[in-house]
Amino acid sequence: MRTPLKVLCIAGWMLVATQALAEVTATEAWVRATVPKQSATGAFMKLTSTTDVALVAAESPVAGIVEVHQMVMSGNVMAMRAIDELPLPTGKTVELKPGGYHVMLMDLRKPIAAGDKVPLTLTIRGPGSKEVKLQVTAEARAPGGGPAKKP
Ligand SMILES: [Cu+2]
Repeated sequence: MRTPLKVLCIAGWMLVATQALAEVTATEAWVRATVPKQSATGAFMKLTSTTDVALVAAESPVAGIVEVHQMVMSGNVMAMRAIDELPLPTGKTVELKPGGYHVMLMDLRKPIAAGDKVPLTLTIRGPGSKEVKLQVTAEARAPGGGPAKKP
């Protein structure tokens, strides 16, 4: 009689864990529109998770190569480099923004114009190395336009 109850408890716990893992929210996602001959651009957003997870990868149909990048000071020059993971601590909003973390879209398949809706798929790794995909739609904004004004 005890075994079925135990199995039920484990199944219930797994369900809770899976739901918690899925609760990563992306807000204010945007992509910088490109100028002619530009083959790479950045995507920015705010990410908040209800549990400790990490952003480990991203992909998009508009780009051949997508990486998670960090801006670092190299001497007195800002440079960017790919990182293996961007930690998203519980309840803390991590902002991907120009001059900081960003999703780098390289080898663009077509120019990105202001107003375009760019689909992104983020890979989030949670406890036990379990990975979930998060779909995000980022709206393209004019280069140098900065964040859109609130309506
Ligand atoms: Cu970059």
